Amino acid sequence: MFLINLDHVGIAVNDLDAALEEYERQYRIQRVHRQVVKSQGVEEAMIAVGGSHIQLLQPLSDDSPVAKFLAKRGEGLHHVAYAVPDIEAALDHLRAEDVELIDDTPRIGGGDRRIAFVHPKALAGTLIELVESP
Ligand code: CMX
Ligand code: CO
Repeated sequence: MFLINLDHVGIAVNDLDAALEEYERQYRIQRVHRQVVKSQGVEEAMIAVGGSHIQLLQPLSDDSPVAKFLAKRGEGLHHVAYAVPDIEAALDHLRAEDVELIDDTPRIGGGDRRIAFVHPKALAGTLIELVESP
């Protein structure tokens, strides 16, 4: 188990278009990839920042995890995503360490990559996403 990169930082927003406009105005961002990820209940925009990304997340429906987060806490930092070389091995390792997982098996996320979430109560109140990056 090792973390090879900070893949992205996820930020929950109410209005993706408005948030992207502000990122463009304030930080002159250029490379943006937008995608609807139905399995996660979000429309997301990936903004390239050096070797990593900012992921802006707008919920697709009121019962999605990001909608619940926005209702409870408002816009803000939602999760940190680390790249791992082998996601099954990473999940096996975390299970062996009794870390509470949200996903027992990987799901398909944006960019068709395999992802899995670790519960925020496992470590410092931070929702962690593992992304397989072989
Ligand atoms: N970061 C930190 N803590 C969070 C959190 C987050 N993003 N979301 C919820 N919590 C906390 C809540 O504050 C709450 O804490 P308290 O018990 O102290 O009040 C606790 O977790 C339970 O919160 P909840 O509102 O009852 O939310 P749920 O248990 O229904 O869901 C979670 C929380 C993390 C299990 C759920 O959001 C989830 O399954 N997330 C994984 C999937 C996901 O987030 N997808 C969107 C991103 C997609 C992508 O990156 O591609
Ligand atoms: Co993410």
